[in-house]
Amino acid sequence: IVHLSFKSECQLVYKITNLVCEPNPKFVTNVTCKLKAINWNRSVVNMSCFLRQKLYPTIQMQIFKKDYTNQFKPFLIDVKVNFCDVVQKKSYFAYGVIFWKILKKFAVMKYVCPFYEDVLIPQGYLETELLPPFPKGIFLCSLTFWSNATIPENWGTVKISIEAKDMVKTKKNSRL
Ligand SMILES: *[C@@H]1O[C@H](CO)[C@@H](O)[C@H](O)[C@H]1NC(C)=O
Ligand SMILES: *[C@@H]1O[C@H](CO)[C@@H](O)[C@H](O)[C@H]1NC(C)=O
Ligand SMILES: *[C@@H]1O[C@H](CO)[C@@H](O)[C@H](O)[C@H]1NC(C)=O
Ligand SMILES: CC(=O)N[C@H]1CO[C@H](CO)[C@@H](O)[C@@H]1O
Repeated sequence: IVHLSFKSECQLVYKITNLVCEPNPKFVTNVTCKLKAINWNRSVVNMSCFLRQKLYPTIQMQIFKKDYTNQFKPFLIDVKVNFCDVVQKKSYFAYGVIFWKILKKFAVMKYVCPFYEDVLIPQGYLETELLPPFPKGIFLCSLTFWSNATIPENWGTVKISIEAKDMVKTKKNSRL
């Protein structure tokens, strides 16, 4: 008699479930903003845009978590980051450093600080190792980009829906 038992090993994965880009056409053109599902624990973003002026971004990062009434409520993070200070290691602000690690890994950019012209993220995703451990659930991450002009200008917002869940690997063990 062959007895099959399934052993599961759980590991947290962050799957991007939706992507919305709201660029300000005054500064950002030729926008691609697409999400492609690869498998049940991963989907990849395909983003690109053209920055018409030089940008030293201040990024407002906000995270919301869907609660039991199905509404998004602010979750821990609502911060503004001077991103070039992070890139140039003048600041080690944790959320800025995390975003820079992700961007550095997946983006193709000719100019960094100031950011300028083409920015491409042909195949990006969220690696568990690059992110802090979140509770399981549905999150919305909103990134709004501001210029460092005397009166900051809004360059646009990217909204990323994320599901934090267990990746279950099933292993087949056969015994006699
Ligand atoms: C934007 O896209 C249009 C149409 O694809 C193209 O003709 C143009 O060269 C692009 N502009 C930039 C700055 O990439
Ligand atoms: C991303 O989208 C662009 C524009 O639709 C397309 O030309 C390109 O092949 C896509 N890249 C990947 C890696 O799927
Ligand atoms: C924006 O930041 C750059 C680099 O730090 C600086 O050279 C420039 O003067 C700043 N612009 C304003 C309006 O403060
Ligand atoms: C992020 C991650 O761990 N992805 C895994 C998702 O599941 C496939 C199999 O369906 C694995 O190959 C990936 O490594």
